[in-house]
Amino acid sequence: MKTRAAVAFAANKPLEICDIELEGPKAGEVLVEVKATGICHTDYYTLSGADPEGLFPAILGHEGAGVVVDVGPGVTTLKKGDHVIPLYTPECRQCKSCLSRKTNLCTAIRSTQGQGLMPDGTSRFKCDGEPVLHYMGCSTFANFTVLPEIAVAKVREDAPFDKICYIGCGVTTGIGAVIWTAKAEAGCRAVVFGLGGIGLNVIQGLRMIGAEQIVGVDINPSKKEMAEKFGMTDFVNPKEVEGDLVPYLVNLTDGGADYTFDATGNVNVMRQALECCHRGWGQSIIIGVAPSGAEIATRPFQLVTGRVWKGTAFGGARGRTDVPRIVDWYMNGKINIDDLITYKLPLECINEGFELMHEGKSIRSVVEF
Ligand code: NAD
Ligand code: 022
Ligand code: ZN
Repeated sequence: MKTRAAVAFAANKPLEICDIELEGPKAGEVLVEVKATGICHTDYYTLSGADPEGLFPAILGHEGAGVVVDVGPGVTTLKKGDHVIPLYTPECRQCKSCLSRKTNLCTAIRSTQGQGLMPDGTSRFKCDGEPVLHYMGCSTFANFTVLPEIAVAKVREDAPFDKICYIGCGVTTGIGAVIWTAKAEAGCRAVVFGLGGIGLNVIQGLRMIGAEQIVGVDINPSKKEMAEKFGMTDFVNPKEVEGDLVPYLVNLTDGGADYTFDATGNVNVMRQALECCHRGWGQSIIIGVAPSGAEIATRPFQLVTGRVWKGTAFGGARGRTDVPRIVDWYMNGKINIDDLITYKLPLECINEGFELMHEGKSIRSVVEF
């Protein structure tokens, strides 16, 4: 069949809207009609050429929602008509990692996914007879895409695609970092660095679990208003703090935060986030993805005195199990997604969505097919 897609033919070139060839689902795979997709930073990072693991030509996009329109042989957990969210972190429930219950980083299809291929080692997309690669196992910048069954979460049918697509990455990453990675408890004090599409979801996760204090830190003061709406109790602009930021934050949180979160991807910020944790028990969660080759530093004394450094991928969520629950939370009014979707665009304007993100003007832009 044919599908319309925004294709990344080479690094640092705008996406091109094309009709491309798509093969149907093979064993263990499903064909999904993508109804909406968010535009996220990793898509930009890969397109920019800065990602050494980025491959071209490829169909980017990893934050989607849609409907199953066909299933391959052997598929048992999904059927035509199911509403779904693609998962860049799959959940096979059989590999060592899934069975460990200690991580969400399923390894079942990891190597082929990293190479832009389906688990059988081939691509389903072709343009002018030449293969086009998949991306993060999702390729949601296409109206139709093929996904492994283990990389699909089935969700309720009354949820709007143009909102729940964001649960495919940003919402789950931010909220999950609070509840699954940090396991933060009611009454805690927290500091969130970076009040963008991820940090705001960390904030609403903290509000949901009943945090006592939620300090937001951002160098862009225009982020304050939205963060307050999502539950931030104190705003700090590092540019306006006299003296060092870390002691200022330790003082503001009565001796240090119980939990801190980096949602900037800046390694200097990661150090500040660790060091403003409370002595003896404070935990700092790294969410931001730093540039390739970057390193983090602190004095071992910071860890010897009980601070903990942790990282999180996809908020520690087990996709097929946890993503449908987050959709329920949205539908029950426990979390707010609507206010975070600041722009909606047709596929033809997807490059404008990248610009809005790059300029810091959007929280999330969503493409509707
Ligand atoms: P964003 O650009 O919307 O937000 C980043 C915010 O950080 C901006 O508001 C910016 O003003 C602020 N900022 C920049 N430098 C700062 C500094 N020195 N101090 C304080 N604030 C600063 O980006 P986003 O969509 O929220 O994503 C944030 C990070 O999370 C990215 O690195 C992204 O790749 C990463 N991410 C990680 C995962 C994961 O699973 N670990 C998933 C999704 C996104
Ligand atoms: C999503 N991310 C950033 C913005 N939107 C993001 C990027 C990378 C990861 C998670 C979220 C990530 C953390 C750890 C890993 N990845 C490695 C997982 C593993 O080795 O098992 C990661 C993931 C997918 C891909 C690359 C790196 C990929 O498909 N190419 C989850
Ligand atoms: Zn993302």
